[in-house]
Amino acid sequence: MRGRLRRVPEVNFDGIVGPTHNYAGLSRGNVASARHRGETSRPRDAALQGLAKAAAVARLGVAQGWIPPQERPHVPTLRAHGFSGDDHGVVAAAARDAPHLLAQASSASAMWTANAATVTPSADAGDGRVHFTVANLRAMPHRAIEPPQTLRTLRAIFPDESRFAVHEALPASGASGAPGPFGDEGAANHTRLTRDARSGGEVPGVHLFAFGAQAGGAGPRPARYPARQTLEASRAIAARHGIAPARCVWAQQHPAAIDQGVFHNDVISVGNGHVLLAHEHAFVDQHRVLDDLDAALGGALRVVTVSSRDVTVRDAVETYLFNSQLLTLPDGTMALVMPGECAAHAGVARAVQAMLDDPACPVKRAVHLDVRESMRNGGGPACLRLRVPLTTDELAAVVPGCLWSPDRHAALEAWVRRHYRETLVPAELADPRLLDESRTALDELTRLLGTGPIYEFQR
Ligand code: SUG
Repeated sequence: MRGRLRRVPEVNFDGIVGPTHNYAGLSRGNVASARHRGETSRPRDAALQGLAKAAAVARLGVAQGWIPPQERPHVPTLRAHGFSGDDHGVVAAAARDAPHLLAQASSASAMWTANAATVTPSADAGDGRVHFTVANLRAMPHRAIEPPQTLRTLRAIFPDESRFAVHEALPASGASGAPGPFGDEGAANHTRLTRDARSGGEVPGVHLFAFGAQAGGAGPRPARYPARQTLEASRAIAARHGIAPARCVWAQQHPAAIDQGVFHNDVISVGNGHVLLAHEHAFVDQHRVLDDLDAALGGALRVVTVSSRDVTVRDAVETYLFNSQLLTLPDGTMALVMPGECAAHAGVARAVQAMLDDPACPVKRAVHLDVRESMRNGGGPACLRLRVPLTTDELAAVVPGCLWSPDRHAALEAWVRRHYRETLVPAELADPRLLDESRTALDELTRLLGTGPIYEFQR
């Protein structure tokens, strides 16, 4: 029955790490990506760490799902750049003549599903459906390859058009072919808050849209690194999804933070329910942003501000404290699921302990998880998941194979062990067998998850 108000908290859809996970140093402004450029990656460990994180969150009592990886190397991208012949020949020629392009076409970056799309639950959308706008990711060439597959994948996981609207990405360029107004990186720059800890997809929420700069040129902008999200893109998404303007708050990421490696807002703040955990230097005009949020929430907002005394912006980028998952548990309290890198930092430990000790703060549990392989490319626990608040009826309309169960978890672990390489260096991206291995693995995965054929190579 449609519209029945039974509570389901959000579902966290984790990106499964793809078989080509590697360190090519492709993301300017992402300190970890640059630092680990050329190092040996461990694809099997990376994927198993991701599956273990999803399992740990599921075992906390939080609904959990998966989004499959993309096909990489992406041969159609190489062909679009003029390489021709059979698929192996295309990879070999690209490796010889355009190794940087091959690295871009081989990145497993779709694992960071916080950048897959921006999601609006049905309670907030004009037409009562759950809306997704696929992110165009136009700021980084290796990520700009993702949107068409993301669209196909999300439409396969959320097929019922009477409940789900999966929109194409905003146009990446303007009429003249120059960069258009819309740079969009998805949910990494969007936080939905509600009046209390328990509200999921049924009650209306308030939307904090963070942007790096205005495409129109007005206002401050970072000097060193790119501002990936534009205000214009965030506004277009809110309008497209039919969110009431009174439920939207616009906040500019601090340009100085972007210049220190805060390339997405989820590197410096995280929210859940009525709680916002943020660094004191997250936003331009931060007091105004927090006042607007509190007003939109009817005075219910609880802010946990972390000061530079405990954690500098650089520390935030090193430890990824704010890239933790802040989750409502079945008992109504919250847990903070942090990357293992947070454990060793004294200031982070102090800030987290102060939060746990505050009786008025609903965060009662702190958990550290190992997602080291992803962290070394600048992706923490929160980057690896797309939050989708749903009603029970909407949950029932999700392709069941993409929802977590102990059996599917075990099957996925076995699948990773069967197909993934232990190690990979960027030079090995030239190996045509990697293409075959990847396709064999993904072909099997679509059967395991029950998505049907979603990849170009399956056509
Ligand atoms: O877009 N890294 C990703 C990390 C994305 C993290 N996501 C969130 N913060 N939500 C990026 O910079 C590195 C790939 C490489 O260098 O090979 C990369 O794409």
